[in-house]
Order: sequence, then C-alpha cells, then structure tokens
Amino acid sequence: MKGIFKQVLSPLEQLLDGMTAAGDWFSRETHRFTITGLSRSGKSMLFTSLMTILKYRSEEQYQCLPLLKRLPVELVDAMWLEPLDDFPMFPIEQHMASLENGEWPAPTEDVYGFKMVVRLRQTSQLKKHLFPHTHVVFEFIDYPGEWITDLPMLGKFYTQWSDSSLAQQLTEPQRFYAQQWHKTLEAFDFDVPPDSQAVFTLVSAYREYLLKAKAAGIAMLQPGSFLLDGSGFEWREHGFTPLPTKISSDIDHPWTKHFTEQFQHFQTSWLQPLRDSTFRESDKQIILIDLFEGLNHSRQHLGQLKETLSHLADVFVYGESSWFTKTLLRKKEIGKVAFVATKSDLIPDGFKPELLSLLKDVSAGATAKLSRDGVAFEHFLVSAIKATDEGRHDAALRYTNANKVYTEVNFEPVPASIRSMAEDEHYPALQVPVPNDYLPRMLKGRGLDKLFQFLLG
Ligand SMILES: Nc1nc2c(ncn2[C@@H]2O[C@H](COP(=O)(O)OP(=O)(O)OP(=O)(O)O)[C@@H](O)[C@H]2O)c(=O)[nH]1
Ligand SMILES: [Mg+2]
Repeated sequence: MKGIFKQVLSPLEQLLDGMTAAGDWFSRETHRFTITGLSRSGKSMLFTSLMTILKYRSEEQYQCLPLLKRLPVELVDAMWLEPLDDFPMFPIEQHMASLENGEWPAPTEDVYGFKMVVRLRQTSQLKKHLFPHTHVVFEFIDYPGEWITDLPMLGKFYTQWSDSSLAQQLTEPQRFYAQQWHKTLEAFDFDVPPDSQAVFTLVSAYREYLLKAKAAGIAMLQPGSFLLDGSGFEWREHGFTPLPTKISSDIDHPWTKHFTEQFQHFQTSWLQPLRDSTFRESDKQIILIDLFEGLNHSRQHLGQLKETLSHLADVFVYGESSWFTKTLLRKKEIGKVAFVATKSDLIPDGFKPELLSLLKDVSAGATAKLSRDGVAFEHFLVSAIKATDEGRHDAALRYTNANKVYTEVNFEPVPASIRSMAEDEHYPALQVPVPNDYLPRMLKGRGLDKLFQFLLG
C-alpha cells in the first residue's frame, strides 16, 4: 500500500505485519534520518529545536508549523522520546539549560542518540487506512562534526591519503595555516626510528596544524578525530601524519611502515565501527551546511568547503551498497538527500535567494555525484532559531548584541556563487548571542516545516 509514510520495515516486522499482528511493538514503523554536517554546522541546535517544537506541538497543541500537513496535530495522540540502542541520550536538558544561561549548546564531543515516538490516534477507518501504524518512530544521532570528514579515509591506502592530504595542504587557503607544520616536516630527521617520542613530536605538530586550520574555518580536516581530546580516537597512542612523498613512496621505510600500520588501525578499530554504528544507512539524509563561516573568511574557504562536501558524497547513502540498500531500497528509490544551509536568520530575507543559489554551488560537486547515481536531492534553508528581526528596510536586520543593545545592521548582497565573490572580499558573519526570549524564537525557526516535510514525504 502506498502510505503517507514510506514503509521501511525489517523483514521480521514485515512478516509480522503481513500477519496483521496486533500490539504496539508490531505496529511501529521506524524511520532513520541522518542529519549530518561538518563541525559547527548547527546539528545540535537543530535537534534541540526540533525536539522543542514537537514537544510544544503535541503537548500544547501549538501550531508552530503551519505548513506541516503530513503530521496533523489532530492525529497525534502523544509524542515522547526514548533512548536509541546503546547511545547515551541526547542531552536536551543540558542544551536547554545552556540557552537559558544565554549560551549556545556546547560543541558535541561524543555520540548521542534518541528516538522520537509518535503515537497516532486511530479514531476512524479513514485514519486507519492512511496511517496503518499506531506508532511512528524517528531515530536521530548527534555526533561531533569532526568525525564526519574522516569517513572518506576508509577507502584509501595510507600512502594515497598521505599524498593527497599533503597536496591539499599545499593549496590555499590551507597552505597559509600549514606553514609551521610544513617547516616541521621539512626539518624532521626521518633517519631516527619511529619510536613513541619521535612519533608524538610529529603527530603533535600535525595536530597543531589541524587545530589552527579548524579555528580558521577550514572544513577539510583529516583526521578530524584527532581534534577532540578525551573522547574518540587515542591520537597520542595511535596517531599518524602525512609523510613527505620521498618517504611515503618507499614502502620499506620504517616511518612509512609504522604509519601504514597506524592508519590501518585507525580504519579498522575506529572508522569502520564508527561508520557502522553512527553513520548507518537511512531513509533520508540531511546535510547541514554553514555558509557563513566560508563567507566570513574568503572565496577560497568556500571552495574547500565545496571540495569537502564532494568527498563526503562518496560515503553517503549509496557509499558501498549494504544489505539494506541492496535488498530493500533497490525496488524503491534510493534514499533522498537534502542540502540545507543553516542559520539563515543571519541574513535578511531579501538575500535568501542568493544564499540558496550559493548553497547549490557549494554542493554542486556532491550533487553531480548523486545525479550520476540516480539519487534525488533538494536544497533549502533553515534556521533552528530566529535570533534576529527584520530591519527597517530589506537589506537590514535587528538583533540584541553582546552588550544587550538592540541594534540594526545593514547587509551587502550575498554572492550567488563562489565565482561571483571577489578574491579579496569577505562577508563578516553576524555574531548573535542567544536571545533572552529564545523559546518563542525557537518555535519561530524558519524552514523547519520544509524539513519535516522532507523527512516525512
Ligand atoms: N543565529 C543562529 N545561530 C545558530 C543557529 N544554529 C546554530 N547556530 C550557531 O552555530 C553554532 C554551532 O551550532 P551547533 O548546533 O552546536 O553545531 P554542531 O553541528 O552541533 O557542532 P559540533 O557539535 O561542533 O559538530 C552555535 O553555537 C550557534 O552559535 C541558528 O539557527 N541561528
Ligand atoms: Mg553538536
């Protein structure tokens, strides 16, 4: 049957369903969404808003998403959160407490999950027909953005990664931030054996580069997993770095051998399990993109963001066809992908068409790959919270700044493509503190109805 919600059932459930088994467990329908994005792209804030909006929607009958037709509030009997497998629960209370204290949610340093269960009212035959399930389950996983850039490393040999990573660091804008690291690499004596002290020296110097590049808005950070201390991969013990090609091309060189082993250890003991548990196959992929960081820095920053997203397209959705893709999705469309520019409240409405066009440009490398593989995609803008207000004219916004002064700012038009941004230009990003009235402003988030429709459609 062609339901309003797409059916993605495990074979067991499908079987049981066919037997019209009764009881809650049997009539659950699970949708797995991957909302993913590079570091600081707005994942945690978006989850926090989605949960808050849905909570208000169900508990207070608050119609904050007028365009949302898929899940009419009258049909929703109750909505609650449940843990997802063994993942620690998404710290919604902690994030809300931060907002209450005037702080944005802290950067995510570990993986969290939650399930949102929606119990539907089964009042009339018609509704039963439209919603054959009494429960619809949505699964969400939040994780540090630093982890995602590492996934393309799964398909590489150490020397391939080493060479391409050095080549990337020699192009702008990375080259500028890599100067110190490159000096260290050039001066390094590779005749000393790769003992733990020597390895630590080199890995620390490389990590310094990654930290510096991250602070400067670079998205292409490999391994991003080395950036977080205390959670995730043990870079001190198992770290590695790229090596100069004269070393990496000698497969018998002690350093090449050592880093090849470390790299393989990284792949098998960290990346593969991470991918299997956190970046699982899903019905729908949402890729969050913060364009403001790139706009704030330079055209070249936007260029490397585009390149990073293009690399990521290889590992998503259709990466390597799994059991799931092969057996279940072959008959249907392969999942769908949305490229979503976040924090759209940071520019006036009048410039949103340009922002959307820039989003399409920045994701063009990725969408070319999706088109080639017959994967459907779309683009839209969201803001998890509407932290700004309209200004007195079209090119202006008003907001309460860090000094608690309600001010108006004027904007230049946003470039509609990377090419149309001048080499020496940049667009300072608005730094908006958490507004005091954050709750109504979260309920006024923009584009979230579109997002729900994408998820449910
Ligand atoms: N104005 C505005 N700012 C936002 C919005 N969403 C996120 N931000 C800002 O972007 C920052 C990063 O958002 P997060 O949700 O923490 O990003 P993340 O993707 O979870 O980041 P990691 O956990 O580091 O991977 C926040 O601290 C806010 O400053 C939004 O809708 N509007
Ligand atoms: Mg986060």
